[in-house]
Amino acid sequence: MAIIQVGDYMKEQILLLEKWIGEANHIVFFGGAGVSTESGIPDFRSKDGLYSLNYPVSPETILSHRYFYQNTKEFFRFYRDKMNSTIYKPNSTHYFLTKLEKVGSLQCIITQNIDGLHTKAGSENVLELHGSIYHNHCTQCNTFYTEKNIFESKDEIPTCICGGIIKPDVVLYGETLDTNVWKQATKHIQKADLLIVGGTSLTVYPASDLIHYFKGKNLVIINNDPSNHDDKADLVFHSKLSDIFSTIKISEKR
Ligand code: CNA
Repeated sequence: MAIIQVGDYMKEQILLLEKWIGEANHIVFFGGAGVSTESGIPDFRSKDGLYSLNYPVSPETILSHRYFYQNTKEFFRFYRDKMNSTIYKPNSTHYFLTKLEKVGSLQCIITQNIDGLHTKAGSENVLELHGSIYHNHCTQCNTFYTEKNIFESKDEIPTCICGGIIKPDVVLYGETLDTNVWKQATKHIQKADLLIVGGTSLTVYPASDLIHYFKGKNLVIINNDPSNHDDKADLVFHSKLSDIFSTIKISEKR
């Protein structure tokens, strides 16, 4: 296993990754909040991330199932203030992955992000493990609402015409993941011969467990900070995603 710091033998290792991308038949990208930091959306655990903010209650507590139902007004105050990613645009990493899918190399993006930026960039096969801010439902009658009903509503608590609370379809701490999305994600990872993991600390369970389903040839981790699973990877870059992907040439799959 080679751990690459910015500058060290980078070129050679990037060429190796480029070769693996060219040879692979089933590439899966598994990402997290670090994919969107270059769009301006803070992650959780970087030094400027949301967890570094001085809140009386931790973001992890606020973004929990229990807090949503017990402190609904405070939940929405935080959610509207910190989780509104409708104003952000995809960055070069999102577009790189879209291109990789278009040429037939990338089969699937599995993301822990809820910001919808992969879809905005034009990617089609995107599995959102933790849901999306763009989908919201009434907790009583299950009517669908858009993000506008949450972020543009003047009500402190967005409410359905039936009187129920509208809840974002994002997986809060203490909630389970959608079984169907999870099944598809594990299936893709089991089929993959190249798994690229990027922009995730791999600390949020059960998403972090996905990596154990990989039985393919090459596992690559690209992350600013060391992750919990660096020792399992065939190639590790401790650098920005854009620094790596901007130098990789994508060729049409024959
Ligand atoms: P995390 O625990 O905050 O880890 C992010 C990781 O990305 C860190 O280890 C950073 O070092 C790394 N990183 C940051 N920027 C870059 C970059 N440009 N290039 C390479 N690496 C970078 O976030 P995880 O995704 O691991 O944790 C999962 C949580 C975060 C999920 O529940 C998400 O819903 C949640 N989240 C999502 C968003 C979003 O949708 N954009 C934003 C903030 C948090």
